[in-house]
Amino acid sequence: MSTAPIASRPTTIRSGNEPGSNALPAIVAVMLGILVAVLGFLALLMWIDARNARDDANRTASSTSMAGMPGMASTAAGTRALTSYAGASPSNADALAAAHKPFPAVLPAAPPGPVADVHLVLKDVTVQIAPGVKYSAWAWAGGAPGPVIHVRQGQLVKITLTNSGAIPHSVDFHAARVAPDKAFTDVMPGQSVSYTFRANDPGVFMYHCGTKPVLMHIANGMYGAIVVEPPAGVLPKADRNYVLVASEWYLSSDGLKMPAQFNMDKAHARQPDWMTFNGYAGQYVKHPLTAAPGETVRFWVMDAGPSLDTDFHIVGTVLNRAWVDAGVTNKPLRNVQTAAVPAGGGGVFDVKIDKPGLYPFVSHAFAAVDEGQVGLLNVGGVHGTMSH
Ligand SMILES: [Cu+2]
Repeated sequence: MSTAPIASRPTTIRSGNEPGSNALPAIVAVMLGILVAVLGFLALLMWIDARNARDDANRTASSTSMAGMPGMASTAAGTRALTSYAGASPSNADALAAAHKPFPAVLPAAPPGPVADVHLVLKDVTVQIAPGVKYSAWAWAGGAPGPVIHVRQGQLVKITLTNSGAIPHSVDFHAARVAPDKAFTDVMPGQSVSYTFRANDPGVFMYHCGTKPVLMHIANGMYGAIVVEPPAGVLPKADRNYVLVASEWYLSSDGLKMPAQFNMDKAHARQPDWMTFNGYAGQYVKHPLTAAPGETVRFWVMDAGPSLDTDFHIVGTVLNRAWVDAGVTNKPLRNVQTAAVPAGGGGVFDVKIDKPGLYPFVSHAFAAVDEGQVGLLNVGGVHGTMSH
């Protein structure tokens, strides 16, 4: 420590004053003794001060390293919670992908008559979101996304929601113009609720559970698409209609042995592990959608989020018509390379491909492709496969 120099320096200064003094050596000795005592005390204070500063520094350092310890909530624990499980797969992933029954992307028929009766059942189910990756979902009787609902513009849509889950849920239809506090109310477990709305707005719309925390209910699988088709003649004729629901998954574990659960830290950071079309990573790579050369293929793309957009793009061609934000009563954009579909929104895209081949459709925000948001359109029944 610096005790010695501090004590000796004032002593030297004092000694410079001594020659002019005639006082008794005893008095000088007493004075010097007092001075030494005072200086010693000051040195002690400085030492204590230095020790406190060192302890503060040590405390800061140790609290930083403690942050990485289990149960220590702080920045470092947050970093650990964001560990990515993207791409985790078992050794038989390829066989599992081949055995997976893909979510039906073909737009189902709309019911005839003035009323479309829709019965939705919410259920806690374990779903597969990628080959061998299991997830404890709050979803629908058939998994996630929920069933594609197809109605005609002007039909009265009668929604009946049955909650077979363990906690309250609800269902919010973006295609509806209704008072949400009346229609989108929570349904207790074991209960059902019904409401109606007139499907006056054509397009592709999201439906989802709107119970708090909505982020968690959507991320857990409680979403789906409703297509409201305008009368014949409003849209050009399409030979094929496919519905794609984009979404993200935020995992608490890799989901290979035990089903993963929802990770709120990742959802808040918007760092998904998997991103999918129709709930399962790359399912249309293994089981491509099909078209014949020269056909007009219509993609009804809805992005359920919960938080990320989808930048819809088909590799090897250009979208002939794009109704962004599903505004199918507006004039479409022509010849678009990539069309953004916002979280909670939809887009309708026509493409006509003349040359046979395998055409990947992706979200061109390319992290999404690595995380599973990719499929293939096989034009002309060609052989082989590719990913992009
Ligand atoms: Cu819910």
